[in-house]
Amino acid sequence: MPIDRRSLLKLAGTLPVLAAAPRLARAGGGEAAAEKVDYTLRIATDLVELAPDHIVSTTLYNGQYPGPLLRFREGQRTIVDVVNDTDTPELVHWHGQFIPSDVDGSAEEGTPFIPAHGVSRIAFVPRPAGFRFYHTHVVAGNDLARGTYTGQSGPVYIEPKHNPGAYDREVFLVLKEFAPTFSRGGDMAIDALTGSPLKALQQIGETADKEAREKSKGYEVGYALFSINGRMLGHGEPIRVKEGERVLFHVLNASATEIRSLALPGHVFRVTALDGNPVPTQAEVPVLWLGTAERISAIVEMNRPGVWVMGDLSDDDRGNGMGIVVEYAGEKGKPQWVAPRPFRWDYTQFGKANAAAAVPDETIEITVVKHNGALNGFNEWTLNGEAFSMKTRRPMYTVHEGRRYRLKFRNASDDIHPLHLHRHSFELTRIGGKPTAGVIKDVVMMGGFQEVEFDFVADNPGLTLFHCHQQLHMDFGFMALFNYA
Ligand SMILES: [Cu+2]
Repeated sequence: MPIDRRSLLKLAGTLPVLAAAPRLARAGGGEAAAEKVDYTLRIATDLVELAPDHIVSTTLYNGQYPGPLLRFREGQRTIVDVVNDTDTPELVHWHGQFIPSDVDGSAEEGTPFIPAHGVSRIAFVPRPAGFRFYHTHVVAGNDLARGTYTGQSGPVYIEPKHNPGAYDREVFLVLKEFAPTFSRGGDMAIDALTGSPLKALQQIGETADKEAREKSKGYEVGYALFSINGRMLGHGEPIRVKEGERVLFHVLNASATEIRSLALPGHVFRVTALDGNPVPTQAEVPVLWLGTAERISAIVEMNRPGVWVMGDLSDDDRGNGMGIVVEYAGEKGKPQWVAPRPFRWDYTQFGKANAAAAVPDETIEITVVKHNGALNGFNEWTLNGEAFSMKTRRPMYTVHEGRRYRLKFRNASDDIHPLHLHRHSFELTRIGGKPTAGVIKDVVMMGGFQEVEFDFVADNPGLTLFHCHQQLHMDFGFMALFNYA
């Protein structure tokens, strides 16, 4: 970690806190002070140079975007010191890992905050193996300088005990927007997913719309600047490849609110893992679609020499930076973009063929409703009529250890929701009207006016948070806590 003079002075100013904080703020530790620290993350305001004429100021980990790639070993106790060099308490969430509630990084689950100008020592045993990530988990509300609107996210790779390694090279890609603003007038619908809207859900949505007729639509977030690995298209180093090479891409959508797509003209992606978990069927697709916080690992065989733009299907977003150049050895010229044919994302093509998921012990049905502009101009979200209360943090559901739960979500809104469960993985059992089995995830996109079903086994006791990963939705009601009996 590079420390400049300014940072040293700041650190010196916090020394009394440093000395006292580890005992106060430590979570999941309990060992003596002489432990070896694997990584140190420093949270502070700094600059990201997306392009020479687009330098943004935001909160970062270790002064860089994305935050450093953290490589952990599955099952090997790991210690991370987090230095919070900002004026507000922070939380680091270890997304996709099965770790205790007090280190998971969610205040709703009881993880202590990293105090402003304080330090927390976080210790846990990383698992499961695969592509995970870390990000802030504080509430942003109406503050676009807080939460995942900032640059507080970075990739994690948990090394498996055995690596199949049928590739020549690994490349991590972190997709991220900057310079957010609010706007009124609703979000643009995106044709990302297979499946059709359900009449009954549209009717619930219409009723909710009528109730809010006098109010205008709630605020949505838009962005001016788009980047891959912290650089706008054309301003970073290209990905340099050789003909015949098999490149394994680990793609993370680190957006606060958006769904992203990615295509490489003339090439196909063979998807090997979703959210870091190997898929039963490695289907080949021309386009990747990722909801907020989703990850896709996919192998691309480099068999079409040229200089290409690997980028988002949206011309606007790609034009404002959402892309990266792929350059074959010996090839020169202007990077080429060719729009792929429309392609809808279907999770079931990665599932087990002709297999059914295990029968659950219990099914919990949850209907999601949007209340237009109900909270000072922001949309409010309810699950079975209840918006999550940040004040009471009352658990909505109680689960019993060892039981298998099916969550059936019904989306009575036109928005796509990336649903996320903490501290557990889940198995998709029905999506876009199709039954499926074997796809293990921690985030899944639920289409507008559609239903999604997934199962999880209650095998990691402790308060467990469920929420939509769209920051604007989770901050305004779209959350629920699960409690173990
Ligand atoms: Cu949502």
